[in-house]
Amino acid sequence: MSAPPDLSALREEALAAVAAARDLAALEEARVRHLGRRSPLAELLGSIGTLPPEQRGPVGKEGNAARRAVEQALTTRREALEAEEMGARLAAERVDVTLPGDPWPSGSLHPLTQVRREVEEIFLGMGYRIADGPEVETTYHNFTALNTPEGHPAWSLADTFFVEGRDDVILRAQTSPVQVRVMESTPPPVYVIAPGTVYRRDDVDATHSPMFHQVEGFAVDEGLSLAHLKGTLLAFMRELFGRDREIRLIPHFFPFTEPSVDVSVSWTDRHGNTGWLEVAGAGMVDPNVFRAVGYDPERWTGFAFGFGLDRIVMVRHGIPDIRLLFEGDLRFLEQFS
Ligand code: 2U9
Repeated sequence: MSAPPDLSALREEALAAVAAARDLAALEEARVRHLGRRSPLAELLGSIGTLPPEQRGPVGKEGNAARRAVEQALTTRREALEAEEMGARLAAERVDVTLPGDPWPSGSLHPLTQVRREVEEIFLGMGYRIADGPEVETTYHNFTALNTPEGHPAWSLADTFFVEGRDDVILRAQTSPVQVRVMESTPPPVYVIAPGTVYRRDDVDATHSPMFHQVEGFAVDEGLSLAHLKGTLLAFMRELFGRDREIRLIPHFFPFTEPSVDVSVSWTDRHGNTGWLEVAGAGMVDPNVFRAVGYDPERWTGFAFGFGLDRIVMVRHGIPDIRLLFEGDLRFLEQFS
């Protein structure tokens, strides 16, 4: 009769291997070696049928008990190792939420936008509304309706961008067509400003660009005179440039206003020298413009003015070159944030 196999030795050896596993990979290795299909314990349990009948019961019982004990030890050890590994990962990947954050770069409004909004606020405060219109315009709205008939030098290819293949469509050279459109669709009285981008074939020097920005405004009502124009422009210039400003009007010519004036604002430079700075054009709306839009020039009068927004920004901030406004260079733009 052969001796019963030494089950307790197999069991102790397996439990020792489980206890010795330092990580989950080593534990899996121990499981395969001591409980796997080729393990001594599995082979023993598989060959119970070859044992003498009186040994089968006790060996089967003790073998199964050993397997359960090793399985139990494996589970306990696996949970311990998993908790250990999780703990190590949490410690390694810990986020300190009290650290200062990375600064998020924040943009700022372009100086043209800042000054345009300032101008809009001033005129909104005086009861004007803001109007907008197409940048690709008809020559009718840009010139003809504004008392500037075909043949006038402003129509020339040297000054104006025409749309290819058309002689009646251009990039607007001023924002006045917006006011023409307002008058076509609105009965007087009207108080409107039209800020916007305009285009001229003009890039002779650092103060000119083929694309620039205008703010034009006009008022149509009963009994408006040049005095109302002057009071409005004075109030505006003082809001924009300071309470101590004066304005000066000198005679000029524009096709769409009669009489017309050039508008200057008093100015003190860095050295304390005072003088006049030309900043706008203006005048009383020509009766021919009213006729073109169907307003009765015998009943209504109006004044109009226009200025280059880019020039106002340059004067305000002492910017020497208009092109700086259109290059998108952050070293320049960040000075206005
Ligand atoms: C209508 C009637 C008249 C708008 C006006 C000016 C004078 C003027 C220029 C100044 C510099 C534009 O940016 S600039 O090149 N503008 O001098 N603009 S009166 O007159 C109007 C507008 C609309 C219906």
